[in-house]
Amino acid sequence: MLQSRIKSFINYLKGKNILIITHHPTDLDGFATSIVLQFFFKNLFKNQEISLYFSEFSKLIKSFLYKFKKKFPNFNFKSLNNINISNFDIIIIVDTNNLDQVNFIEDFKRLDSNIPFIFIDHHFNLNNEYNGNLKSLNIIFENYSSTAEIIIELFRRFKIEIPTPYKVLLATAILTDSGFFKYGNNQTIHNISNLIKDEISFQEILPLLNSEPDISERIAKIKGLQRVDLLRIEEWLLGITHVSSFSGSVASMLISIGFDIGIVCSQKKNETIISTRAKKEVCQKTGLHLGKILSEIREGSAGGHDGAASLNCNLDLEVVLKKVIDKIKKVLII
Ligand SMILES: [Mn+2]
Repeated sequence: MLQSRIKSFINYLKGKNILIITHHPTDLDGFATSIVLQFFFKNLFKNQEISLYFSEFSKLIKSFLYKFKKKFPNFNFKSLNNINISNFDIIIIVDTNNLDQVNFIEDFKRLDSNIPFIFIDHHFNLNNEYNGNLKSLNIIFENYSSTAEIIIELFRRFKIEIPTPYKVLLATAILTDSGFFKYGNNQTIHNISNLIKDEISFQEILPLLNSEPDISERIAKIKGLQRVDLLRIEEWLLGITHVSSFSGSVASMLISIGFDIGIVCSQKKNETIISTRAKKEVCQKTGLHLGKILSEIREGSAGGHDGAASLNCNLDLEVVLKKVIDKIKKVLII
């Protein structure tokens, strides 16, 4: 991580009232990162307002929080229900670098606010030109498997101790975002190991993350499977299907049952959502980068990594699906 960038980032924030927000819906990495980053700033800066705002918690986060609070009854965090934007000087947006994935930004735009914002993220850098984004201070590093690991780096640089509950939060974020190391690298394992040391037992963390998918998610998976089309390109197997919700977890399921690439479409009113997943092997052998491919579809808004990415757009489903498949074909056919 660029030492000088962190330095300018922290210097800039001195004396400013900070609002931390993340993408919608909030996932564990976005959630944990926001809370731990608030703790970090509170340690570093005194007499500055440092607040959190979450748009909506997923079922996973709700069930996680329930178990987490049982484990750490004294742990508390406060997030705002309403934002009075004039109270803040700067907004930090974590775990995304795409404003379309941030709910609150609509109000922000409506208010015609000129409060600047900075991204801290580990997704493919879209390099979007946003008015108000202090691009030179963005901390976007794609080689981290979670934003949580970028935050750990901040604590390390400033020699601030991370209390146990915050460590557990970070660990759960790293585990879920790296797919329990499946999408991680050696550094991911080092980071978890350094974080939990002998203080936290790995087996204590796992039950916090156990959440049985509810019936609607299971139905989506079953229907997604009934409707799947198989497309073979060279030696690779693509699974293409559609569901009305849970497209991300249906796409992951396609990979776990044997497809190399999973493409799941979902149509909602005027919106078409495409969720994609690919096996690491395909990405490594062919250079496939789903995040890049989806971000090339200019009519939409995309985000993601090489092996997992999604796109929201207003295009007709058939049109956008064809575009995505053609682009993937181009990479796979050598
Ligand atoms: Mn993340």
